[in-house]
Amino acid sequence: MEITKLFSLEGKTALVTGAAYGIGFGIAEALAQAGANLVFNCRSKEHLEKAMEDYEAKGIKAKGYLCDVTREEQVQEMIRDIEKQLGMIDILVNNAGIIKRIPMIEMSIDEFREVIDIDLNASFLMSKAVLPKMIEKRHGKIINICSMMSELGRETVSAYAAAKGGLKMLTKNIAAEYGKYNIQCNGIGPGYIATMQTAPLRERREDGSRNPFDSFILAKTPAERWGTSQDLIGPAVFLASEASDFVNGHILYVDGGILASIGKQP
Ligand code: NAP
Ligand code: GCO
Repeated sequence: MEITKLFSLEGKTALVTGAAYGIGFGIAEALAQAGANLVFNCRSKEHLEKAMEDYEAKGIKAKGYLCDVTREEQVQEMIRDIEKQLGMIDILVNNAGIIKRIPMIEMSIDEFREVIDIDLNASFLMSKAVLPKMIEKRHGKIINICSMMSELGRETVSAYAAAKGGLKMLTKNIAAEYGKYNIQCNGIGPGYIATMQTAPLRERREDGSRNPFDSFILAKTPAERWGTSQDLIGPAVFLASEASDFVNGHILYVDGGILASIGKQP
């Protein structure tokens, strides 16, 4: 096959959850540039309207939905509408996610549940909603945005690590259960990426000095830099395209090497 066709998403419909900004926006933009018809969702009307303008400014005709991915009825209504208007969803990127940085013994069960609901249960709901058409058509791509915390823990992120660890195993299980229908389910595990979600970890101190966590990550990362959503777009297009048809249940870590290293000696 001609190599560029292998990575083409022409004629495919891609749905990226939580893609009003951040990593989701970067991945969604790349999938559209690779030829996909782009659909995205978020919870906020304000974020949706701003995102539609941002996509249009990049020459992308995106279709946006207000949908809270933790609400099964909203998910099912969104998927039904997309399938009615655009046909099947060929590519689903489960990107929507939150983090709460609270010491576990200070975290309420409601706070724990909210993170699990968005970062893990929502990917179950979204995947369950798109799989029937993928099974019927005998093809589909599901990409779950995991994390380094799918592999490692750290203080204050117990709910997030539990969710992302579960998302890694949900990814493997969808691959195991539906691979026979030519459906590939893989994960992308970003390292530390500069977005709104990690902004508190990079904020300069009052005296203008680097945040200690910022210095910690730079010392731990062989690439000696924070990633950006642009570092994730190649892996996303690869996992969304025919180029990865024999890759299934894999978590592709895009982390500047941080998971490979114990960190620099002092
Ligand atoms: P972000 O800037 O906070 O963006 C999160 C997105 O998710 C927003 O568009 C938000 O939109 C949406 N969202 C949150 N809850 C939602 C819900 N219930 N329903 C629908 N949309 C929802 O975060 P990010 O850094 O881009 O992270 C995106 C994904 O990458 C997350 O899964 C995160 O865990 C993962 N990740 C991030 C990093 C990193 O270093 N940044 C590293 C590894 C993995 P609304 O609030 O408007 O709904
Ligand atoms: C944190 C960060 C991380 C990143 C990412 C790393 O507080 O440790 O937010 O969790 O978001 O998940 O892969």
